[in-house]
Amino acid sequence: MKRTLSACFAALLVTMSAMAQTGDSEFEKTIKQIQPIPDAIRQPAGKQGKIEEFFYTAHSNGKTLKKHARVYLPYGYDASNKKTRYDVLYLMHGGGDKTTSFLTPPQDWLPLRQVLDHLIADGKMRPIIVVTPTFYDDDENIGSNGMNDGIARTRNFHTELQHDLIPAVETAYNTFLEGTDSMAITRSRSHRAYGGFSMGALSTWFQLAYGVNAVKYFLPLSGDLWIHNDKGERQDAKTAAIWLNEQLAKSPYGNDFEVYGYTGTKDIAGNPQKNLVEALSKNAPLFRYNKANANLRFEMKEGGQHFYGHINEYLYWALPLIYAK
Ligand code: FER
Repeated sequence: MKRTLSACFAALLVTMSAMAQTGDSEFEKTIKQIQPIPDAIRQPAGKQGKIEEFFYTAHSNGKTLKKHARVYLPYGYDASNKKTRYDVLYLMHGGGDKTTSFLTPPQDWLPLRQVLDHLIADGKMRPIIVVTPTFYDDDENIGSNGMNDGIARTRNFHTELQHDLIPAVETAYNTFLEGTDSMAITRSRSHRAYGGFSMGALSTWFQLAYGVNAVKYFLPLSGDLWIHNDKGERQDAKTAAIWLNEQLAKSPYGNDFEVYGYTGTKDIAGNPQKNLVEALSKNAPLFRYNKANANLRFEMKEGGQHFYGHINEYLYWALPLIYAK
């Protein structure tokens, strides 16, 4: 992952302040440990999906942008067979990264496409379509103002998702979207998931806060929720949890969502995300954590670090929970 020094430094300061809030050991005991993935997943699967470039037009801040995303189509996907429809998972990259980061060439780290191919071929999940967009204008222009620009872009991406990307990509492929207006998007929300890594996890929390009408399943992967007061000061986990609950309470769908959070103990986001989940479990009544009808799940990998190789392992465990056959 390419990251600017200043972004790393800012994230480190955030982490240190988050660590200053000491966790509660009763809560720590509830955190499930992420197991290693089977070795076979590290080899290419026999039946492989394919990856396409998808082009669409986005309208943001009065600008019209030609954008693209990558699309993973599962093995056997047949464009002419309109009767077989697929759920769609959107996955957002981290700060300084791009549309190729999740669906990267195999030599870089455990590739997500391999995880998807195996899960589908082994019958552990039904076939789905995965879309990897960018919150930047394109893969070359990664924003003007480092971290602040990234935070603003992740906060706003839900608008582009709803107005530009979902209507474009879900009518181009065989999905459950019928029509392109907001009612059609809401009607098909249980066939849609949104997740992301690091700054992409931040965009996932914001999607939950502002766009729960469009998406039912959320996968924040190594990232917590950054909200700021009027003076631009970062707020603590409890304040973020209460804010998120307030946003959800405004939506008729604020009681119909599921969050699957994952991170690692050696991850820069490990403690911040743990603190956020703990704060949600204690201060945000719309979240049910560690209960039979839980809608907030959280697991940590011992030694897990802040990079796609581990994130893609987490998806190996998470996706079958959402897409059980
Ligand atoms: C976090 C830790 C690090 C987080 C984001 C980062 C949103 C991002 C770091 C970077 O882009 O350098 O908890 O949550």
